[in-house]
Amino acid sequence: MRRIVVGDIHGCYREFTALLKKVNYRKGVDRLILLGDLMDRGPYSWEMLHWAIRWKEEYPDSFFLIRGNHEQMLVEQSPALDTRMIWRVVGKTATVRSFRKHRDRMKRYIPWILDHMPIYHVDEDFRCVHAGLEHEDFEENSMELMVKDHSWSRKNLYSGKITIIGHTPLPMPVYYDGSGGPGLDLAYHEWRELPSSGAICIDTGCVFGDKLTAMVLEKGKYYLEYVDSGVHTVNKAHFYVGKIKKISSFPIIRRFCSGANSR
Ligand SMILES: [Mn+2]
Repeated sequence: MRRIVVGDIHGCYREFTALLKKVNYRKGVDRLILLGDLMDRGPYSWEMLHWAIRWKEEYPDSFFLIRGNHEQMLVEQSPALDTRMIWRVVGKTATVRSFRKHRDRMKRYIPWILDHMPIYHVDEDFRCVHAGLEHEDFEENSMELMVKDHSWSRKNLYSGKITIIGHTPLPMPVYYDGSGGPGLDLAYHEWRELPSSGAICIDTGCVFGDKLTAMVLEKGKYYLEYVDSGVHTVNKAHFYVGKIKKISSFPIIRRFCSGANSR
């Protein structure tokens, strides 16, 4: 059975369906795993979530999701002002708009997320978690580290069982072997042996105008495929720090500048 793992979608529903087509995804035959952050920032969060709900109903044994920090923010419903501000800055408004268009409310889906988007996924010869790990045993890692931490990938110090992650957008998919240092860029369209240890990050910043990436695994090997982003309206400003693509998306500042986001 092929495994297809897709990184952070962030409401880029069109790119997601195009990517499935490109890797010739066979529903109910291939196992599909989404790395979380289905929502926020991009235009079609409602459509993406509803696709996932329908798919989980139809293909419960071959479709899996894990939870990203954006689903976690919804689940937590934190009353703290700073947390609510952070969520707005990282794209909640687009999701609220997407749900309003369908006369729907995000809160309704918290129980579904809790039931169907666990913190990690364990497959036969790899595992998945949204943000990163320090210890091989999931239970030894904090929720914060597995779901939200951005500093982890810069350290490259995890050398446990091979784990596929997303969360930190990079210009290319990167393999971290656990030896410290910057990690190794992985080119697309080449079959490679799946390493037994370390981590592979496949978040390539689709919602920031870059790429949506899928990892296709079969018989101990894998290759990477992508589609270019069609999103050109959100969060265009970004900059590189070493290999890490850091996002500077400040809707609050933009609002003062242009009046465009005045809601
Ligand atoms: Mn994330």
